[in-house]
Amino acid sequence: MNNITKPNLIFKDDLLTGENIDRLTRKLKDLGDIFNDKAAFAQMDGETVVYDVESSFPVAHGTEGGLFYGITYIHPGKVGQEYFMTKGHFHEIRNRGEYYCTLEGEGMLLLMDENGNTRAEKMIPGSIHYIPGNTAHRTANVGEQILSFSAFWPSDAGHDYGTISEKGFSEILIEQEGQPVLVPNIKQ
Ligand code: S6P
Ligand code: ZN
Repeated sequence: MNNITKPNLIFKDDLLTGENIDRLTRKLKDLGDIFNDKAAFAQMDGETVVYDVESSFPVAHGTEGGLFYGITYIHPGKVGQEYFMTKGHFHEIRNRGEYYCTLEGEGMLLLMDENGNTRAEKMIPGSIHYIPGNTAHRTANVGEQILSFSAFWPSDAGHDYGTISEKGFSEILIEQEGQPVLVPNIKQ
């Protein structure tokens, strides 16, 4: 008997292939609540793709002890001074952590604890980011090419988008004099 099998997942030429890959696209029209500059947002085409996510869910959502894997690709762009970014979320089971590994491009990982303290880590190809439990996370593309990164998270983590959708992060990432800077979020 031959117990050697082919790999289940392959990441090649910027594409994840294998069984049961879930593909998700977020366009500007899906992200109306995350950008602060509503006037700039209204001028843009809602069909513009902001990011794509390819994920592999080898076990059912909510399974304790399993792991999920995904790759996110954020396009370059801005709404006003704010960079294209992900919705951002806490995990539903708050204490679940996650790892991000940057593949290509230039970005920022925003991290906010439950007391509303926000900080950011620079993402560059090869950078590895540990996201502790109880921490909201959002990524922004601050470069001129696609930002892509892989993520590994527990299969029982779940996603809580509501808190961020309502209040956002306590700080937002904007471009000032060509540089990304964190400034207080006036929405809060
Ligand atoms: C899942 C992980 C990522 C994000 C993806 C999109 O826990 O953090 O795969 O889902 O980067 O971000 P968001 O905030 O729209 O889910
Ligand atoms: Zn997550």
